[in-house]
Amino acid sequence: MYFSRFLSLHALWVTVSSVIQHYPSVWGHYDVCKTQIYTDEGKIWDYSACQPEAIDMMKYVKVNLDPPNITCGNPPENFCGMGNPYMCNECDATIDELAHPPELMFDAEGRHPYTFWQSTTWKGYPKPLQVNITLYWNKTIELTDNIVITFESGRPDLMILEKSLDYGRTWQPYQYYATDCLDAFNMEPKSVRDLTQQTVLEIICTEEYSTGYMANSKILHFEIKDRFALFAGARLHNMASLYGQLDTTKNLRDFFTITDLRIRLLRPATGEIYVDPHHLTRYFYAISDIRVVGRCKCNLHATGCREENKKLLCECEHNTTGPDCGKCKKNYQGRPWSAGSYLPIPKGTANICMPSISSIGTSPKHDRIWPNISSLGVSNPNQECNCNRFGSIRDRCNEKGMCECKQGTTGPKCDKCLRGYYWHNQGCQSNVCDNELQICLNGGTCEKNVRCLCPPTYTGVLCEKPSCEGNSEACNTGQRALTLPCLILLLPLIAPLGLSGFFLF
Ligand SMILES: [Ca+2]
Repeated sequence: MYFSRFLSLHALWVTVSSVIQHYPSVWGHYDVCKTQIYTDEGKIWDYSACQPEAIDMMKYVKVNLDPPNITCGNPPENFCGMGNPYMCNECDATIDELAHPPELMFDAEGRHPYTFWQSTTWKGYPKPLQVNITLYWNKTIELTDNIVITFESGRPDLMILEKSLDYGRTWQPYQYYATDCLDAFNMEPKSVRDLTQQTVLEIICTEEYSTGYMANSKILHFEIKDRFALFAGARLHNMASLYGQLDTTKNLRDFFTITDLRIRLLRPATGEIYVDPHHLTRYFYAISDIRVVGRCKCNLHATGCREENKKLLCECEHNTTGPDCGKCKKNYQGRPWSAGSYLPIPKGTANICMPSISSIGTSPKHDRIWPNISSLGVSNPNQECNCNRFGSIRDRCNEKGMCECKQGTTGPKCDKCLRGYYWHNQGCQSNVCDNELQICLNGGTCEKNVRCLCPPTYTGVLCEKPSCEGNSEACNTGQRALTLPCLILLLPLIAPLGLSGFFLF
């Protein structure tokens, strides 16, 4: 009997280790949309959530400047150094070497001096010199790294970075930049380091990147990675945690998602408090480089994103289609479209589109595909909704496509606990203790909602009873008396372990 128990334990370990081998030790890999697996019913596709790799998005960017004639050189004009108003150069749009067109913000750098776009000078002072630079992709993009802008004539005194999620119809601020936030935008200056998980979506004004000519740095950041680090740790070693958050919090997901960016340059670097009206050729904007790194948003239904007719398109899997894989293919409307899910980690849930009921059997093509999906359905019915098998009443979803949760359980997949419940191996159980309703008494502390750790003088579920009611001796001996019966009770459980150890060696 002990030997057979050991055998079944061994079988379990083999299963577990083969599962572990199947996935890389680093969690959070979403780079495979499907794999072929072998089951009793033959070879079938096993679907996973997937996403394209992050790339340099400036290769695909389009740019629009407002006002359109704001680039210098038409007519030719002189511009001068901010530190030295007598050291001047010429901008002339008709001569390559002296022209500074917008595309020089996106060319490959590496030469010196850098190539840069440049605006006209502030000759209209005191009328503000303002420029909107709109970057657009005609595609939804998820940012994965900091946005970095390099200025060649001092960083602007005032600037707003804005984003759009609807191809430029509406805009939201991303970050304010000013030498004096309070004065410029009536906002307290903040740094990304002041943010927490709770305030990660706050739009801040920062003075870190607006020190103008006097500081050596030419670079301005919008910090994506610092925001990721609030969830994934300083070195982003725990991306699984970030992905978990992104999955459950739409606002957080949307925060890092854009279709367009707009750089609103509101006042050029002046290097000092007052503008010198006699040397207005010192004031202008010049940008040598803009860096935007991200991935095509494909709703976790694609690993590829290609350019077609100068437009980025996801190469959709899971029977989805559309530029963002945002809908089910024709004849695959068997259930409503749904984005893939990063959860459960490490391979997520594909939420593939199922064949339409009416199309089954009408086309030989679908006959070929249907058996695969139905065999998936039979062997693992909860795959469809991915209902948590411990938290849901049935392992498949109901006719509305929803999971039905057991008492104390909640969430679309029934994998979360309501207040007053905690997750235990096989679902949600009501708290023994907590910090709200079932508080441990007499100085006891609640350990993981499972038990109160009582001070020595108290006992009971909530430490409500003095442990030796008026009889200290009974209590002292009682403790010893308790230990022995416990050991006797535990003996049948301990013994097999020892014996199976004997068989092992
Ligand atoms: Ca350049």
